[in-house]
Amino acid sequence: MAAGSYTTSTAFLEALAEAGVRYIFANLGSDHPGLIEALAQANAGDRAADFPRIIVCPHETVALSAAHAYASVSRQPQAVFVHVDAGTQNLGGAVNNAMRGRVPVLIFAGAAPFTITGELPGGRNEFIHWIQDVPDQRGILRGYVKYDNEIRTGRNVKQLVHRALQIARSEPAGPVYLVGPREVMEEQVEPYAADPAEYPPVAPAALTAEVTQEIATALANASHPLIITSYLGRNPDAVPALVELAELLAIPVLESAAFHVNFPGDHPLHAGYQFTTSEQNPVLARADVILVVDSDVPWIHATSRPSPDAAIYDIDIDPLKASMSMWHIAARRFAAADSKVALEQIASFVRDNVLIDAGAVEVRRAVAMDASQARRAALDSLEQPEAGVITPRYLTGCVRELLAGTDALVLTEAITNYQVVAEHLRASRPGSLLGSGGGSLGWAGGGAIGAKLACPERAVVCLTGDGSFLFGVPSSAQWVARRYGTPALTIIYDNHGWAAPKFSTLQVHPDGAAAKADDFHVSFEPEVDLPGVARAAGGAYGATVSDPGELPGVLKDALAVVHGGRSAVVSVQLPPVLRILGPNEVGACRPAPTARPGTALRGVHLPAV
Ligand SMILES: Cc1ncc(C[n+]2csc(CCOP(=O)(O)OP(=O)(O)O)c2C)c(N)n1
Ligand SMILES: [Mg+2]
Repeated sequence: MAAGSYTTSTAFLEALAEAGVRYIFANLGSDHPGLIEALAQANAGDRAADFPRIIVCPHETVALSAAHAYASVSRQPQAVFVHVDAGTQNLGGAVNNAMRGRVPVLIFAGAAPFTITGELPGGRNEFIHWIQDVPDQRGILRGYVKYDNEIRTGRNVKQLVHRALQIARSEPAGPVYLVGPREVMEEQVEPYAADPAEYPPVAPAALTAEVTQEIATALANASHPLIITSYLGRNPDAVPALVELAELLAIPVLESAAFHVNFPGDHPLHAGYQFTTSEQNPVLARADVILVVDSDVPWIHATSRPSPDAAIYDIDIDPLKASMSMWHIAARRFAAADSKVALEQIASFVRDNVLIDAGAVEVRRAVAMDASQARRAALDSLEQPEAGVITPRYLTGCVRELLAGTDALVLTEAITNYQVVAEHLRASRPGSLLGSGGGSLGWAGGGAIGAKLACPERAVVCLTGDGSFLFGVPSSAQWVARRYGTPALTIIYDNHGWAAPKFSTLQVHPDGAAAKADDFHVSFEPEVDLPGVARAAGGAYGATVSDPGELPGVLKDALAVVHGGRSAVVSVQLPPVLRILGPNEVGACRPAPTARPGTALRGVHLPAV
């Protein structure tokens, strides 16, 4: 701190640093002079290292997405600073992603000064201060954050920061929002301390003994038990607990709408992936006991559901999902517990009480292994270009080969190719795959920056749709990546438009006018030079590839560029959205799909968002 100047802003920044926040992803404005001055004074006084580092983000979507991915990788919340109501609104859907992804992040925005005739330092002195004075700035984010509050004085801002972070980090984790008017952020206060160790996140919850016994017994007595999970792998340490229980009783594990490695993709008990399919999943239909662990969408009731006789149990850090207006599964028991703790309890109970029928378990194991081998062989056979055109399956197979044996971190925002990416990447190392978990596109561009900051030693690879690439404000994201030395390889599943709304329409109106005329308003014509955007904004290496034979070499070169410290963006030309009926269907769009209402569209994996 510079002599004579210790303000609310100084204390705020100190508190963030003391709580372990290393980065502030910032988009600054007229509300931030107190913070900018405090940072500069720290710099001048050789104390910059005591404060978090500012990462200047020319767009707020990039800032919050970066903080989101950083926290997903490191489990350490970071901060995002934005400008009053305007910057808060520009966070846009990234707040949905942070909420649904259950990631902790502290968002701070200034608020318009409240004095207008010079009563206090920091009072209004710019025309914009009147314009930006809105009735309920905190209301902008209230449907998305776990906690919001106003900093009213510097004298307890440290306590406020630690309380906000404690709430953000406690499960289900999520974003929190603080606002601070200019006068308050300029307030001179005496330096003081507040110990963040007094604000730990709430300890993980366990199952009661009764519920442990009930679930363990049901699983052990089942003929066709099944475990379904979506986000257990948010905590990579929970994956071995799931593997152990699955192996103990030979229970197949189905990953549903999963954006993490919840169960190793190459494990013989892996029962596959499901996102939005229009067909009944036979594994789900056959199960007589189903344990759903950490899942928002274990199945899509309308198209693929369990048997009505199945005994269903639900363990989740957030089993009621009160933040969703409508949610239900017909479970016999809902239990709020940490998945790692709960699965360890169930496995211990099974073992301690010798509930294992060894003969039945071995039969089940053999059947599951055969099924996973057959599924893998079928998928492998699909990893071919079709008629000289790169398909998403072929592309993903090439990516898997490219990254084999490396500890790369893959970010997926592949949208209608989520299923293809999951199936062909077969990510197996816990913590090696990440998606936003939310419904707002444009996460991976900023996410790659945060991921790279969190694990600089790993290669970061984004698999993104072309639409999602553009949603991620690539001009901003690529510039930030260059400025702060966070190179990533971005591979664009470039189908020249938005396949998702087309597939949604086909599912609801398979014989409608839109289907007949291929009139969906989803194509990006004329073509966008997406690598060119990255080249111009961030000095990235750019390549466009349409020849299947050249693809492996192009990807290899691009990865080498990234290892050399420069970002690379490869647009992989897939069958364009105007011509496809569904992923991997290369033929012409007409005639329109022949499915009747209530029947499945051939081979169409419907969009996940
Ligand atoms: C911010 C935001 N805007 C719009 C949507 C609606 N939406 C869902 S998928 C999609 C298309 C995505 O295009 P792309 O990334 O190219 O993937 P593709 O559908 O082609 O596989 C759109 C517009 C959304 N989910 N989020
Ligand atoms: Mg697309």
